[in-house]
Amino acid sequence: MMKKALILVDLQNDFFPGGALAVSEGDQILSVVGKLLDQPFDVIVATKDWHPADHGSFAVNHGKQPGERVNLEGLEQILWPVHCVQDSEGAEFAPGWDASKVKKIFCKGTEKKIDSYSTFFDNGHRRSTGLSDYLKQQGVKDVYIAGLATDYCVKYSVLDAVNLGFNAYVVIDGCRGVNLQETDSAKAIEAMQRAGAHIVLFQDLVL
Ligand code: VGL
Ligand code: ZN
Repeated sequence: MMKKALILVDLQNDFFPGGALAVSEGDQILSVVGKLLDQPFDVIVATKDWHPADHGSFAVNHGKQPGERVNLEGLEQILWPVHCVQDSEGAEFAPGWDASKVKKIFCKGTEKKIDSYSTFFDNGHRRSTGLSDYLKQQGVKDVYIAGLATDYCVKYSVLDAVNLGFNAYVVIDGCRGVNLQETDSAKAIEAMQRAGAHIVLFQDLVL
């Protein structure tokens, strides 16, 4: 059986308006998230950005400003404000959607020395989160992805999903981007499409 999974990416307080790494209009995805949760998906999972306080992606841990870059164990790392610290309020799921429908939560970015934008692997593709095996064991072939942020965690999750052999559908009205540069989300959408992902609006989904 070809099963369908919904993957909700990083719907956490810190990425919503008022949060530490707020994505502009992030709250506007919630109506789409609500409609997605009413669809007959076989599996619904969610991810959490889940950093230790001493995480290497936090500017303050390098005495630098957000937006600056460092080399973190051989990988270029953009530095961010402190966000999604394990067990903090900012790392909790945002209100406004029914998180009780989530069957399993996958945490990422838990290791101090490496960041993890993708829901499947860290940024060095060194360690897997277990999500791919979890989905494949259940016969999932199609993954539908929505959440924050289009130009980071959504983008890298979608690229990995395609490379892992899933059919990936990005529900684009259910996503918003950080846009450090104003074209970052548009470029991310192009990159996902070029890789073979389907960019769709909720209203065009056939489920
Ligand atoms: C994210 C930047 C840093 C994301 C997470 O969820 O897109 N972006 N950590
Ligand atoms: Zn993060």
